[in-house]
Amino acid sequence: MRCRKCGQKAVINMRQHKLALCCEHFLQWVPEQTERFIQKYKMFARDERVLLAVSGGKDSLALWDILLRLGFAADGLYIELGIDGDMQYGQRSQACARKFADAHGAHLITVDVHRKYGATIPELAQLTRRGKDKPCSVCGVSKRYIMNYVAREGGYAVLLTGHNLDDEAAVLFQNTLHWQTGYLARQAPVLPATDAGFVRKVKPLCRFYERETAAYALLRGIDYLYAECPFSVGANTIYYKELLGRLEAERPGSKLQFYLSFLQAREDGYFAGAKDDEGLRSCERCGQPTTAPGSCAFCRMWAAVRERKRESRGGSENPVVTQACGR
Ligand code: Q46
Ligand code: ZN
Ligand code: ZN
Repeated sequence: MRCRKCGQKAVINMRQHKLALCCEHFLQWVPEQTERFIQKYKMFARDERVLLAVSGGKDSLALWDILLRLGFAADGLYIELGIDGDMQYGQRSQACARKFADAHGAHLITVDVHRKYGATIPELAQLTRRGKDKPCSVCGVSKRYIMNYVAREGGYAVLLTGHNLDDEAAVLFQNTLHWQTGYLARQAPVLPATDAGFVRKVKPLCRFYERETAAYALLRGIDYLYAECPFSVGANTIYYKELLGRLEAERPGSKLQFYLSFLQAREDGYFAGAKDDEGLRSCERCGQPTTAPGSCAFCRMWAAVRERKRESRGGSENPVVTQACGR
């Protein structure tokens, strides 16, 4: 297989694009395409301050690398969840994020959930009894809260995540199976900021296959964490990724077609009536946006933790945990 641009030996064949490229031209093609998507979906402008959520995995570090190569002054945000286990997932992922930032002279903000709020994510799941074995629901609430909180407080115009096409297609498949029209309405490369206080969220890699972001990270020599979070084992989205992978193997381009057709339907207004960001208001405790009356899910969760810690101490409250909202 030869590179379509120069005839040298190709390192990747992207059958959905009928495009094979050598290392040099692939490493040029990825940033060019990313910049095209940033412009096409009006994600952000050159003079806007952008914050990228960094997990230490291939996608977020590849995106950080691409943005820096394109000349965007992107800062990183790493959230230390306190998920370690046998393979020390948290420590190793943080080390990858820190190493990348140091090597590129980039600014990395770190929020340690245990230090800031008083419990790790697995402890939080135990204390709130929400997903004792699988803390993904409290983890998701916490990550979304912290990302928005840091972006707002830091005056960033936009929050970026490294979701790739495989991630987006799997979530789309799940939402379509259950016809979750509210979720479908909110699945997009760009979610605009809301008056109630959500910052703009964008996914510049949403049209790249996972194998492309992995190839980019490898060819750029980025030291990323291969391992996934131990709690991701058995997740529905992983199963849907496998199913879609089988479809893709038989019919190259199916995943991209599925996602792009959905975006077109969305643009044509098929989900316009299903938007569920109406009714957003400010949390009475922390001021972050919520649809719940009174306190937001994050504040309620930490209030429950305080309550349980108070019970276990026979009445004296943990002073660290009282700062749950970070304000
Ligand atoms: S939600 Fe669940 Fe992830 Fe949190 S606990 Fe791990 S797998 S990190 S994307
Ligand atoms: Zn070439
Ligand atoms: Zn709140």
